[in-house]
Amino acid sequence: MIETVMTTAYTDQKPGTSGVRKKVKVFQQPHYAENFIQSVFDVIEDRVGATLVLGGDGRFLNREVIDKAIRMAAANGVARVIVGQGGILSTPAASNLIRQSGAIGGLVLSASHNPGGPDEDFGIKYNVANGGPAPEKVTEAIYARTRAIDQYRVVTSGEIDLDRVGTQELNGMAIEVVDPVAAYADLMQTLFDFTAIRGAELTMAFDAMNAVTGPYAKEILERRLGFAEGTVRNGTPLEDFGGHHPDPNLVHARELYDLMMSNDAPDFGAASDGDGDRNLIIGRGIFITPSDSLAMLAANAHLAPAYADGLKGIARSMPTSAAADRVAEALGIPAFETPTGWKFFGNLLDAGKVTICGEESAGTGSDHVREKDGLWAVLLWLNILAATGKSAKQIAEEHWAQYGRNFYARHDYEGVDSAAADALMAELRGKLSDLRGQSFGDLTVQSADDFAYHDSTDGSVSSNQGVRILFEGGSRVVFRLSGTGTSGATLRVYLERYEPVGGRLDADTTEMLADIAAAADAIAGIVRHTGRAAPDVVT
Ligand code: G16
Repeated sequence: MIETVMTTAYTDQKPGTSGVRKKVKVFQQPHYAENFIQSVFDVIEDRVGATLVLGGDGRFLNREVIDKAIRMAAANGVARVIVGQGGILSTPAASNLIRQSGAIGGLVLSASHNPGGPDEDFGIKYNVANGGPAPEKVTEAIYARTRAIDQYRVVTSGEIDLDRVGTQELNGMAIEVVDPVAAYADLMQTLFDFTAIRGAELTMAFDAMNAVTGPYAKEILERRLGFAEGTVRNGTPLEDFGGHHPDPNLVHARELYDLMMSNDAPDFGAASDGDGDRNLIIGRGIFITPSDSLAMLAANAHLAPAYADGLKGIARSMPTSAAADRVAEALGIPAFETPTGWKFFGNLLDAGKVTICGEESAGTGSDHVREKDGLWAVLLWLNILAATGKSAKQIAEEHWAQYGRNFYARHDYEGVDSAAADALMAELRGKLSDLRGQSFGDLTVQSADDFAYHDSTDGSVSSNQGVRILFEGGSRVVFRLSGTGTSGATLRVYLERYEPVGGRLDADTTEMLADIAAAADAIAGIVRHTGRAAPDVVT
């Protein structure tokens, strides 16, 4: 039975960098999730008779909202939903299913690397038919709809068994409950040389952070690739991620880092996040920054079967270091610089302009799906290690010796008062035109601007995407506010310094960036505005 439920609009359902993310308590307000989901359906004009993919990272509220979304899909004319068993799908697996099934799009329930549980975070994002996050014009239309919505439709009768693989029916709509892992694992097997990886007999530690990648990593690494049982740590997805932040960085994956720096380190270490799209790469005795990882993967991608014919181009988000640009130049292929957010890569991938994309925020991926893909990055690294017989450390050192090194760090100031963070950014934007030629210590500003992106494929322009300050000699600092947080503001400060071939390539990163960090504070007044003497997280 289809019921039409009257509702009142909320004003705060604006999608951020990646969908709407809020505290669970916010989502538990009456009709909050329903309003957002109906708004999505209202903007998908050709939903009637279409296929929709549904899944999430298994965090608290996942099952409940999946159940609602299925009932609402049935009431809105959708012909078929494909849903991961138990309501589970990693973000890249959802992207793959959307593409493979010819779906009109999909709803992915996740707050990514943010913590989960009754007092933590939840989120919903809409991906379009290419499998990627909805572009800005779609998210803006959804937001506009959320502010006007006054009713939603839902099927209230009938049971849905999310745990039973197979097809069920609800009010004439087919519900296909699928194994969340199989299609994704099969896809990975077509991209990489599993025989070579297996034959290399590498040892590895993979931290799934009690998040969605556990079952994927166990199937691919332990079952299909023959890594020892126990290679996948924290492999059971939990609704609250065991009380941890499922954020694969040096703070939240500290145990893995300590292991990889110890005498007991296996050959290779990696971790993924809440919804399986991010990755952390740590070789024995060496942490590889996401920016460097992108560059090194691009430089060596031809060693994996899927990329044996070379890359069409490389794209990176603006705050990501320029290391990948040097690889593109050497390969004679184009390099693109986009705003933060995977959605900006979609058009370039669809247009066949790039093959590999990456971001400083631990995201790397290729044209195999339209999301960043944590396990994909891990498997490409393993394929490269197997094909070369080299360690991750050797790969990195040889890379720097050939291209020079972009020393890089991101300083995060979390939970900053929103008004203070806005004031910092406003003040900074206000003085951009005066900064040129000014000196801060030994650094002189060469140029300063607020990044705007002109999408060459559809002509769209995205402004105010982060303040960039470039110093003479190629060092740089970038300031922007996170679009994925749920409480207060998070100020991100990205520091970068290029050291050319023959320079101090094995120097300490903190030392190499100290003068840029000091200049960043002098320019933006970080301590003055935030009251913080030091960042909360350095990655
Ligand atoms: C999302 C986006 C990424 C983006 C990241 C960081 O990642 O998908 O493309 O780089 O947010 O965003 P911010 O700096 O605004 O917090 P995820 O893994 O959270 O979906």
